[in-house]
Amino acid sequence: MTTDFTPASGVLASLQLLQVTVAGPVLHVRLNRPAKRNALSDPLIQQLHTAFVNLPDGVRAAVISGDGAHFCSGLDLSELVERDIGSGVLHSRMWHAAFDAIQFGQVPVVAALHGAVVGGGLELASACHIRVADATTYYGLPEGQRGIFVGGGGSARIPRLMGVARMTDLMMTGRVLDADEGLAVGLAQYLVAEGESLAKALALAGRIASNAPMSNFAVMHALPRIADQSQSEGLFTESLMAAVAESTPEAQSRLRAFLEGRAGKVVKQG
Ligand code: 1HE
Repeated sequence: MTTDFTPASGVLASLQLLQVTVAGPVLHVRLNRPAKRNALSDPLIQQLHTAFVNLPDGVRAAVISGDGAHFCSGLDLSELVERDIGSGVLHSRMWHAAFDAIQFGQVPVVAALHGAVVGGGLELASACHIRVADATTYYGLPEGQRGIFVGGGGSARIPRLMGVARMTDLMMTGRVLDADEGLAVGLAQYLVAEGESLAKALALAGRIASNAPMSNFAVMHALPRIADQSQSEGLFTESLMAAVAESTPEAQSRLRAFLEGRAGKVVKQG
């Protein structure tokens, strides 16, 4: 599956803490700091931001994975010492900008998880649209133990996946969830065998890339915002988004293809 991927060019090739490759419409961004368990240093956060605001033309979906034995060990703790209040706020806002570029960027992003997905690593995963875990995956929010709080958007995104009560439990008690528990509470949508999350994530990204871009845009940008709105506002937003999507030439030709028997049917999978 990964063999067709070739190194991305231009600014993406200059990002030393990431390994960015592309195959047709799918971009693969691999966190490339295995010696530090892909700890999210300031330069790594900045490079993630740069990658997602500089997607090559033709890319329609992306996958984020981590090199080595773990997806991501969270904030680079060596950078936290002696940060004052002002720079702390700006630091958190830098993470928000990077993760917003993932969640509210141009293309859907699938996270391929394995090993530790902890602290800021879980914040990063929660900014992605689909999460695929393998059997080695485990989730934790050790901020409480470290004397800090989430700062990478986790308080806004993680409760939307698992609920405030479960996130409170992870942060207050240091509870760690295994791969099965993570699936059950909604941290991942898929759970596969050890070593298979990347292949599954790439396959899903390929499938997602074949959707009409406006449909993917609507799911990425309208769905979470509608979920934040009142029912009345949400229904109104939905009408506008539906009308925009339906009126695109691609929607028209896909609808015609189905009516003329040239498009796939919805069938049971697996
Ligand atoms: C690190 C980090 C890191 C590893 N920052 N250097 N995150 C945490 O509290 C998780 C801290 N890390 C761990 O619990 C473990 O490292 C792991 C379970 C992820 C992996 O264990 P292991 O045995 O495979 O590796 P290791 O021997 O602990 O670490 C290898 C090296 O990576 C070692 O450095 P070395 O120079 O001694 O080789 C570690 O110090 C280094 N390393 N994790 C810095 N996180 C925006 S707010 C977000 C707030 C948070 O993310 S809080 C959670 C922080």
